[in-house]
Amino acid sequence: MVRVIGHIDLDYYYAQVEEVLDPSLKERPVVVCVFSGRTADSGVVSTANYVARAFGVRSGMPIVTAKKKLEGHNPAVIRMVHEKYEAISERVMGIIEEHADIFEETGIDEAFFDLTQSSESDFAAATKTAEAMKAAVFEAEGLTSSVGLARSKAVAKLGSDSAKPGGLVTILPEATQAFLDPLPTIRLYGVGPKTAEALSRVNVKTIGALSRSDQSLLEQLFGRKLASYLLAAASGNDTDLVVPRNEPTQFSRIVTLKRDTRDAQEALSQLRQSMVAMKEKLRESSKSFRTISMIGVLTDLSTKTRSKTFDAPVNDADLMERSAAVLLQELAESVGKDLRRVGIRLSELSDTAEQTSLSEYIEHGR
Ligand code: TTP
Ligand code: CA
Ligand code: CA
Repeated sequence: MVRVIGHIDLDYYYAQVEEVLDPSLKERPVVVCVFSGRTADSGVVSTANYVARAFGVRSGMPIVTAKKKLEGHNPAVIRMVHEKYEAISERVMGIIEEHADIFEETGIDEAFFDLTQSSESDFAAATKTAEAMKAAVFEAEGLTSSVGLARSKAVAKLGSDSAKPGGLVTILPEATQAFLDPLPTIRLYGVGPKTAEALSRVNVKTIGALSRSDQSLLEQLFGRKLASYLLAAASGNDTDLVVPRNEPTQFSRIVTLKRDTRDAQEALSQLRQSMVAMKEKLRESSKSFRTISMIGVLTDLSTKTRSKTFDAPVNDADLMERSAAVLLQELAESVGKDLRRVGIRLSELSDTAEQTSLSEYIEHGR
């Protein structure tokens, strides 16, 4: 049975949310920024609307550079507030899920979905469902999205890319190779700059050329596993399934102290094991967190919490430990009673791969 796989991605997501919240922004360049706090304008562009992109503004660009490009064009420079985009994302994902047989969230503004069963492998029927999905997202939240439909994940993703902004592209099974052939290899899901560079050195520049290249040559360059994925994906035959994800929403640990105490140092020393476990979880899951909380259960069994939320997701174990120590100190001082149990919680988890550039920038940047 031919699979029918979809990929949906919201257009200029954070900036579009800002437009929805304030429609007067629509005609203006909108730049959503992560301010590092070092100087007034230090930090990077998170994303920008298409009006700003027309002036060359891009994700990851220093805020100063973006402002220069937009001088005299009345830009709206807005601080990134993750909660806003997170809450809307959850509702959007709910709508996508309702329209899908199987649903896999892969980021704050994108998801894969499988329509094989409900469409009985009929791409015309699946296209109607995908249109209904897009329309429902727009109706409920006022957000435009781009959708690709194809026989595999890699091709569906390329479809949504090529549908941007606001379109829907259906790549029929028989049209797959013709669609893929002219595209540069870097566009293929799983091909980064290094892989593209290595391919270019052996004169493989397009996905079509990749699909026709020699397996043993690819194996020499990239090893067996990546080589066979690349060959399959380049002809639209990648076999990864759409898999529902039940993502953890937080990591937490709580311990009972050996004796009741209001000494934060003493309490902290008994959290050492838990701290190691947290570090391990962050590393294994490739997750970042935005909020860290310290929890104290007092001798009267009431619970008190102190939290800190960062501007951007962090994945730094040392920063976690330092913040935990400060928060626990504050907690112990503010309650003025003995602690019986103490805990740590990391929440607002996100995938590190998508975010490291921003948090690294904030830690080490300008
Ligand atoms: P993307 O889907 O990559 O980009 P986008 O939605 O802004 O634009 P497009 O229309 O091209 O899809 O990223 C989703 C959100 O993730 C984006 O709105 C903001 C955030 N983001 C960052 O904070 N930093 C980055 O470097 C990137 C690429 C995205
Ligand atoms: Ca997007
Ligand atoms: Ca995206």
